[in-house]
Amino acid sequence: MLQVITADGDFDPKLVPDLSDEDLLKIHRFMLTVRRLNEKGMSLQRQGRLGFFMESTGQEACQIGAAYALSAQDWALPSYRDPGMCLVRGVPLATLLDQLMANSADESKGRSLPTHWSFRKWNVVSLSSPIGSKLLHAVGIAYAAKYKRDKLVCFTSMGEGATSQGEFHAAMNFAGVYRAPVVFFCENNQYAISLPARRQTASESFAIKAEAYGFEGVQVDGNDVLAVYKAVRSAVDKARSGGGPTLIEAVTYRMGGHSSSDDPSVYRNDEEVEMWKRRDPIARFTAYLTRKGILTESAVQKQSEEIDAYISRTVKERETVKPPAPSTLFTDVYSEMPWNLQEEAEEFMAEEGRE
Ligand SMILES: Cc1ncc(C[n+]2csc(CCOP(=O)(O)OP(=O)(O)O)c2C)c(N)n1
Repeated sequence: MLQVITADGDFDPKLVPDLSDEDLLKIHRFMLTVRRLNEKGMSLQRQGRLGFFMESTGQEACQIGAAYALSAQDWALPSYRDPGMCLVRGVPLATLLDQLMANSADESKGRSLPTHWSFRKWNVVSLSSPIGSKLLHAVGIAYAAKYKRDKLVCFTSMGEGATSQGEFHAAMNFAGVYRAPVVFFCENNQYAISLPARRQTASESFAIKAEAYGFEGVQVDGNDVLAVYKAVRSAVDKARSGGGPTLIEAVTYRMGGHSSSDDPSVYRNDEEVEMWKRRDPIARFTAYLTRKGILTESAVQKQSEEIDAYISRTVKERETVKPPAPSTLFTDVYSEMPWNLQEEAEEFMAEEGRE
């Protein structure tokens, strides 16, 4: 398993990727933002201000390290647990919140489940909810790029649960045969809802599955942001230069529940959670940057407060945006609305109070 920084912030200088101090600090700030956004998201859901939320606390290194290795022209099909990937790609926090709030400013008009990202301007493809299905979309995009000789890479992330779906195997096979410029990133966060990873597969790892399809599988410490960046960067460079696909397994842990509708204490114990807390990706990266002398604990504290204030301000502002107009329920399905739907829409809109 590739690891650059150990749990206490020690590191092997030979493995450290070439990133400027400015980039390292940006990466750290993105990780903090995701952590605070997760806390805010759960709290808003509990207050009835968000319908649904999916936390990704503990998986910050995966999201930020991976997204940082992509270029703007690349395509990303992130998982619902990757808000940080959207932020790194340039999606403003306000736009991310519009998606979560399903309001009228949302890029997909409030039609997707919260955390099911879709941001065309930033090459983030609509997240398809059936687990595994987007892996086929990713391979299709990658193959199209190869066919058109576009020098771009398609990146997609998934949970380890997705590797049990038929689509995973079809996508991996097609990618291998056609050497599609795709990077499969499996965030092995140890659970698919309540099912532990050890019961998900009989293989010795998730990374090893790539061998059967004729390409490289790499296992990386998913709580080590520099290791994630390094592995994804090398897979992206390989894909861009015609070397074909890679499967990366990032070993991590989902600190919270599966979603705002889940209670993880029913299927896992506190000792396990405590053990993973000691491998916290942000604490580890903070320790590394502190050792390097470019960050202090008090600066982190100050930044966290600033980020909290920024998130709260943006939430309040986006809460003033109206919900989508009810009439939009009927639009964007047919170019010419059939008579029966037209009648239904008219009846619906004639009901009292509808505008
Ligand atoms: C085909 C399909 N089956 C079941 C579900 C319900 N479902 C939603 S998320 C999930 C677990 C996915 O686990 P994993 O792929 O490991 O990702 P994680 O949630 O851990 O990030 C399931 C079973 C679904 N969305 N699609």
